[in-house]
Amino acid sequence: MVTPILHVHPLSSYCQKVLIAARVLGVPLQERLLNLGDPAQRAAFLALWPIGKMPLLEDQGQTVAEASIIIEHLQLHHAAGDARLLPADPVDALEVRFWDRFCDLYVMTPMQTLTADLLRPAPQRDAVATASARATLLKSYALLDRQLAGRTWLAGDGFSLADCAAAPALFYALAYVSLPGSQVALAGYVARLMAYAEVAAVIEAARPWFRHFPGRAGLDRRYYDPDA
Ligand SMILES: N[C@@H](CCC(=O)N[C@@H](CS)C(=O)NCC(=O)O)C(=O)O
Repeated sequence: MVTPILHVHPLSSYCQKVLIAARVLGVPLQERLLNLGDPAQRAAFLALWPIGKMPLLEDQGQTVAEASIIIEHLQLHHAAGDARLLPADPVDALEVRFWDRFCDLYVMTPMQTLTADLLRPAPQRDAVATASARATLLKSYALLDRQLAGRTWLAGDGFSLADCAAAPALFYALAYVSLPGSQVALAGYVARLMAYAEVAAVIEAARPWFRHFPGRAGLDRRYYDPDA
């Protein structure tokens, strides 16, 4: 069987989500570094997936878009042994999918809003949108902290798709909005996530690129020191 191709950039939070999942599932991938700033690469990528967002999987003639769908595809068709990120029980799987959606919509999305704002020239920055994104992150942190009380992982019994989404989303979001000191369950969870071997490996691979992350000044010094 041909090894699936994943179009990725190591800095991209959604790509990191899939790279973590592929490691947990034991699925080898051919990683194709995608530079959307290069006009020829952008045109070729848009021909494959006109929405133009990475990651994108090419697997035996099929293109598969959207990080969560790619992860389910990898689990369905390629997972090693009994490795899983979605529980077999449909009720448990629904809970995992809920927290995956939660992390994408209410942590990744506001984090991307804050990143996109910093990439614009100062006169085009949007104070209303960024204040709203910061407020959403604080609401999300509070809900995550409540969900995590007494739990090791976000949903179900083990590390799941939801944790694959949470890890890069929180990693970057925390560069913009710190955790309130009272949220000890969420703080403990972030520490567990970052120590999880597959997450640590993906963050480590991204480290040389962090100098291009516009929120780099707020990154945890354990991963990136902008002054070093
Ligand atoms: N809903 C998509 C979101 C993917 C996404 O936002 N990718 C970003 C990188 S993290 C991207 O490709 N940005 C490039 C662009 O918008 O031009 C998914 O889950 O895969």
